[in-house]
Amino acid sequence: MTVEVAQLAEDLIRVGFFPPGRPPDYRSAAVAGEWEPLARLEPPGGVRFEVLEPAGAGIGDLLGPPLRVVMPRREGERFFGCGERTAGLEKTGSRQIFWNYDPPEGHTASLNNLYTSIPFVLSLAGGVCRGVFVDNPGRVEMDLAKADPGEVVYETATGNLVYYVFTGPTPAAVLERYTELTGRVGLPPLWALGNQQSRWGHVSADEVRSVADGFRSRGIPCDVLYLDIDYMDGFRVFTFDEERFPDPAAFIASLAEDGFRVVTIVDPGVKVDLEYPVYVEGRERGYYCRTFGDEEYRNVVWPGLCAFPDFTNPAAREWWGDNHAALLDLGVAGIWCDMNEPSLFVPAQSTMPADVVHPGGGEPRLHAQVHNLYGSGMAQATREGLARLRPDRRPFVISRAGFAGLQRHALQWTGDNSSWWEHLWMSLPQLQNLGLSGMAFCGVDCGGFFGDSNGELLARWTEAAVFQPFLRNHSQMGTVPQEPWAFGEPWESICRDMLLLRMRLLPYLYGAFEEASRTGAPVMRPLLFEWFEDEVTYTADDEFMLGDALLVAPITRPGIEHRHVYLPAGTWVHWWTGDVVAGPAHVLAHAPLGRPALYARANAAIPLWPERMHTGEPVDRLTLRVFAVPSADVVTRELYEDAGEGFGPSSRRSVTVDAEAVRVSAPVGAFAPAPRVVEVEVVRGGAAVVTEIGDGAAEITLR
Ligand code: NBV
Repeated sequence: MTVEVAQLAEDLIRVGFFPPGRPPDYRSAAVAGEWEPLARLEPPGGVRFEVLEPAGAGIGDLLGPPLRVVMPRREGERFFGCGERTAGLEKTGSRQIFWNYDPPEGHTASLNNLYTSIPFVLSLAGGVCRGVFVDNPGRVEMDLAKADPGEVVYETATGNLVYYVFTGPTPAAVLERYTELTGRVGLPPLWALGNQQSRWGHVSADEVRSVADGFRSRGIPCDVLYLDIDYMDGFRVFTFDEERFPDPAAFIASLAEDGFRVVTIVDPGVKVDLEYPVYVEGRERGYYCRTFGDEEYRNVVWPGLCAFPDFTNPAAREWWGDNHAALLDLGVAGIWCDMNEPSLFVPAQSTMPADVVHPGGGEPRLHAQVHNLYGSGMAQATREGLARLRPDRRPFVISRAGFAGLQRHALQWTGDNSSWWEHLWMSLPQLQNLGLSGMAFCGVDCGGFFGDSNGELLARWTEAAVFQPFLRNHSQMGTVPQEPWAFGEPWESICRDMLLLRMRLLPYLYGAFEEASRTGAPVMRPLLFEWFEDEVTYTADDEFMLGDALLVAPITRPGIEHRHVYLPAGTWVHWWTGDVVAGPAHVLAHAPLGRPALYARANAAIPLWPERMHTGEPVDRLTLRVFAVPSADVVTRELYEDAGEGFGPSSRRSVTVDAEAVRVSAPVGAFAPAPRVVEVEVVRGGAAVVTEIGDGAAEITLR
């Protein structure tokens, strides 16, 4: 066997462990860019490298023996991350499985792996953070001090074990380097941060139109409407059903007049149909996965018998991407990749057999070796297609499945949750954990997918979701309607107020996305991201930071309006009452419906826009709201602005608040916003004083 250790950066080490007879191979779809070793190092002491017995005969020989690395646990080390999970943020004492999987209805604690796999774990010991990323898209397992509290174990099943060690020492430093290695979230178009509405079972253009009208007639903001599989002709990808959606271009254009964009679902299964040009072309070009006996691999999904593109083949990816012209030409704004674990119907909720061949355009690999890449490959093909077809616009792709690095190609939503209070709770650690795993742009089905939602659940869920990166209400066919007005009053008004608050917060949220695209810092952050020396934050996973200045603690149980909130070190101001709290402190927040527990960091300037129905409406005012507390820390924040679409100029202004004054710098950068009022709103003791400034430097005295 071979063990190679290389220093790739001062805080990044790569370890390659290869079984006997296998040459070192570091090629990876997860890693972005080229990384040349700065130095070769000796294998670390105290770490065991073990070659295990191959699992059975047959393709076991082709895959190579499973490998295992065992390392000592640091004193008091606690573990976080590991991507998409059902449980709390902390992973200490658990075994984590990385194998993409479309689970049965009801994500419960008994499930470990879900749709995406990100074998990246962060750990903290004595306030020192480090990370490990196991770069293998086959099955990976991690034992995080479970079998032996003194040990941490990484295992791969397909014959190579390459892992990267990030030495931090802060969570921000680990994330910054991890997202340099595997790529960062691209800055989304602004409209992608608006409210979005979806529903499986809107089977005609008329039905979708009536949902659009529902938003506008009720004055509830919405930017995006989704078309689930119902829009297709017999579930053939890249087609529209001519009867139910007779003139898709006109339909999409009429929605655009009212400020809606349309995102369509695309599944990977291509219907086997000799009259269907997409299928025939893919077949003629040899772009589908094959059986071990070299037949076209087929399985059943929505369209019936299907073939499956081999996304490991660059030519197949290009072809898949180009096929999106059929949708984009009609005016579709973005693409939703579903079922890409891949999830198959025979047997129910299965995936491809281990021995299916991905021909790879001349570099064949078995499915077992690349399983977790299927979703990322589809998302990559889609994103690159959109970028080629519309080079002047930012691609918008949403994906259910993927591997580490998926964040470069798509945002991730967490699939089929249920309309349960437990799943509202679960969404909080789940999304924070995705943020810690590089997926800064992520979200859940607001209101819950399976099962019937209800007014209180939807209202409380909306109170949480408006502070999350991706905001989309989606539900299963056959469940009760779940639009914000579906349950009448008072729920409709609460949803409206919350969605309007989201619209107000967009410039702040956009700034958090800009930071994520530059540094890898999550948009929705666990408290431990910043307060990593404070162990109380390690388990405070039902509250979170949105960006660096807002702390959100949603209510996740019915019938209550108080909850415990942990406020870490610093000075916090209650958003609604202006009450000031000095952290660290445990407080009991009163959060009646429509008043979620929301705290602003004192002296942090929070940019706000006026309430609007969608992001296409002009912005005539920019407000910098400051909850000023003279005794609190001096805070400098940056205001980032650009056109919200395309790749044109941007500008930055800094806003510093100390005990004496609010100091706003002149903008640096070429972006010229449309004419608008710019003002500073200083809130003290619950009273607000507004001063107009302009687009130049300004100083407002606080004394
Ligand atoms: O396309 C139908 C659904 C979709 O609504 C959902 O969001 C996906 O996660 N899709 C799964 C396929 C079937 C689910 C039972």
